[in-house]
Amino acid sequence: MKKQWLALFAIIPIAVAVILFQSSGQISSSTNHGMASDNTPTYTTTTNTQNTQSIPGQESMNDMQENVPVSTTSDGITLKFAAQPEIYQYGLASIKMNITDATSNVRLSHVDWAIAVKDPQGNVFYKTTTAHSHVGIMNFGVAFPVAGNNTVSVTTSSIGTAMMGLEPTPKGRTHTMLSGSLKGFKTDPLNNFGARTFEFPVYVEAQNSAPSIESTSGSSNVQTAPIDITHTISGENNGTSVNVELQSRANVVTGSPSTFVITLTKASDNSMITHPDLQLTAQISNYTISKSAALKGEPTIHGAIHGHTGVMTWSPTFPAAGKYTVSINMSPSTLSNYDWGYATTQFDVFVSDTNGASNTAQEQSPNTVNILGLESPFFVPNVLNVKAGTTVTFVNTDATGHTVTSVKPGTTDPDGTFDSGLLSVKKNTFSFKFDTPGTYEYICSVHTHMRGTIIVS
Ligand SMILES: [Cu+2]
Repeated sequence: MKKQWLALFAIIPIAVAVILFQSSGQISSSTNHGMASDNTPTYTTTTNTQNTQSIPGQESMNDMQENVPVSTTSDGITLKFAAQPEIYQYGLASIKMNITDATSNVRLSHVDWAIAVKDPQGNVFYKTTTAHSHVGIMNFGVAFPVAGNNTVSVTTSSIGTAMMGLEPTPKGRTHTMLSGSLKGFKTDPLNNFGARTFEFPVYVEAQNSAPSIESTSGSSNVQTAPIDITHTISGENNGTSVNVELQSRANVVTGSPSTFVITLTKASDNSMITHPDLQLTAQISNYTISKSAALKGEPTIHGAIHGHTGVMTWSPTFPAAGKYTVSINMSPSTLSNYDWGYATTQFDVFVSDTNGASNTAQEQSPNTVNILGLESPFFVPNVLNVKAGTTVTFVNTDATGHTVTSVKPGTTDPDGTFDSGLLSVKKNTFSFKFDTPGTYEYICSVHTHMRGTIIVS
């Protein structure tokens, strides 16, 4: 244990150097902060996902509370979680995870991840539902605005390309990677583990002062409407060109997550590009607030924002008003229908102060169910009471495709009463009139752990 820690401490200066480098305003294309993959830390093992908050026997240096790697097993799936040992408020912190089959300890290919990072009060300040690992490794960077005990909640799902209603190819499904290679999938068994949710504590040390951010609050640049900007950019492969559209769901304001929908299409015919990988970075002045895994310098397979179709979402929280730069680096994966090699672009995003007004919290109409996604409560409201004769509308508010499919009580067997088919970002609503009193259970047929109920009286 001691030896392992010495090894960890030896690389902390490197991690700090990387953060300083990233803070200098450059976009580092190679992020290798924290623990290198060949420098395996010792994990504290737990088997109860609800009980990872306190880890006994931690030793602190300089009274600093260290984050220790944690390994949690849930029903045959092991998730190893390593936050940077020392994390300071506002600094970009490295989070590294990997997912394995618990029996063989072999990594799993093609796993989808929904990641939510919560502050000590439980407020989500960073979220993405379209993160994807090609070989079971998920790395990302996030700046914690609040000191204390934060939480990273991750839901992992093995359904691969079925997520966006695409025909799941054998290559794109989740395999136990006995071969150690993505191309060796034919020798690897399918590992359809469904979904698991894990929670991990991350301790963040208080910083004396917040980073100085040049505020543009009150200037004419303040964004007063949702943004929708498209850049057409050339790929590194000759003759290739990609449209990248950045849309916000609502006005972009400080203090709570602003959801962006990013859509990639071929410039030649505006058709959707399948299976792209993105690295997304948001920064202001010399302050980076979040950064997904790198595409260049580190294999794309170490976790990226990934679209099964060309649609991805990402929800960072902007800590202060001002002009942010959102950098998007794009690469195709081996399953993509278009190969542009690599492309990069930057968007200016003007963020205004909340001024106490609620922002992204959309008024929810009565008799409407919002489909949130892979994490509980999945559907909001999760239980809806209506009178007979009421038409209920389901709205997919997630970037990932979901269905609303009625099932026999307590099962995942469709009963044929209603089935929305796949609801996507572009075509996202489904309505059904409930004429007969009774209790109707429904699931998402893609993610069968997502369950809700309509009670008709
Ligand atoms: Cu679903």
